[in-house]
Amino acid sequence: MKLIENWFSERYSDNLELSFRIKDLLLSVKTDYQRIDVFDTYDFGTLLTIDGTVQMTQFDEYVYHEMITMVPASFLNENYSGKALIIGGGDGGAARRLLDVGFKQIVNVEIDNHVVEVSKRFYPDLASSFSDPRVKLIIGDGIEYARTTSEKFDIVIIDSTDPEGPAEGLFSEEFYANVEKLLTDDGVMVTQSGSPYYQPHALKMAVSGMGKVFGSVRTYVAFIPTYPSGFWSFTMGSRKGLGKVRELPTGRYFNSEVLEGCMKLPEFVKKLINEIT
Ligand code: AG3
Repeated sequence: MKLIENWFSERYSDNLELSFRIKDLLLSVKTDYQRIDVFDTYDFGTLLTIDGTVQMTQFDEYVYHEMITMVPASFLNENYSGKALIIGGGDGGAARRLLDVGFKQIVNVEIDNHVVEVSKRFYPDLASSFSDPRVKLIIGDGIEYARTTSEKFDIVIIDSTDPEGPAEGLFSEEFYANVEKLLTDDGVMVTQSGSPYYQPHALKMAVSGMGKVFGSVRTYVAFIPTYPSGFWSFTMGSRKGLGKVRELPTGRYFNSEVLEGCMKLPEFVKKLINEIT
C-alpha cells in the first residue's frame, strides 16, 4: 500500500496554490542565481520550476512561447532585417519559435547557464535552437548587455521570471530605456508582464516603465493553464505604435483571430493600466 503521494505546489498566497501530482523529481540544483527543479508530472509532462515558480511544462509551453514571439513579430514590416534579441529565455523556447517564423539572426542572453544545461537535457526540442547557427547564445547579464551593445534588433523579447529576485531589474524604466535604443525604427519590444489577477504589480511595473520610454505601449493576454490564474499578460512597446499586420503561419495557439482578440482587454485590466497612464 502506498500512503504518500508526491505533489509540487506553487504557492500564490497564504490562501491559494496550484499543485501538480508528480511521478518523480528529475533534478534539483541550486545555482548562483536561483534554484531550479525539474519534475515529471502526470498531466503536463516535464515541469520546470525556478525558485518554486512554474516556468513551463512540456504540454503548455507552446502557448507562452508562441505568444511572446509571434504577436510582436506580426507587426514588423515586410523588409525587417530578421534580427532578434532575447533576454532570459535560457530554455531556448522563444528562440525556437523565432527560428520557426523566419528570423535570421538571434542573440539570446541568459544569465544562468544551468537553465540552458537543464533544458538541453529535459527539453531537447526547445534547446535545439542553441545549436542552430542563426542563434548566438551569450551567458551573461542581460541588463549589462542592453546597456553596452551597439547592435540593433527588430524585436527584443524579455522572457524573464517574475519581478522578484534576479529579474527585478528587467522591469525597470532604466532597463527599458536601454532596450529602446537597441530597436530598429519600427522595432517592437515585448515582456511577459504577469497575471493581471495575482500579480497586478508586475503588469503595472511593465506598463509604467515602458510608458515613460515608448510612444506606444500595448498589453495583450493569453490563457496559460499552468501559470498563476491561467490568465497571463504580455506588454509590447514601440516608438510609433504598431504597424500593419504581417501574416504569420498558424501555430497551435496563435492564429490571426487570436492576434486580433488578444489585445481586447477585460475592463479590470484596462482599469489597472489606466490607473498608471
Ligand atoms: N518565464 C515566465 C514565467 C513566469 C511564471 N511565473 C510564475 N509561475 N509565478 C517563462 C520562461 C519560459 N521560457
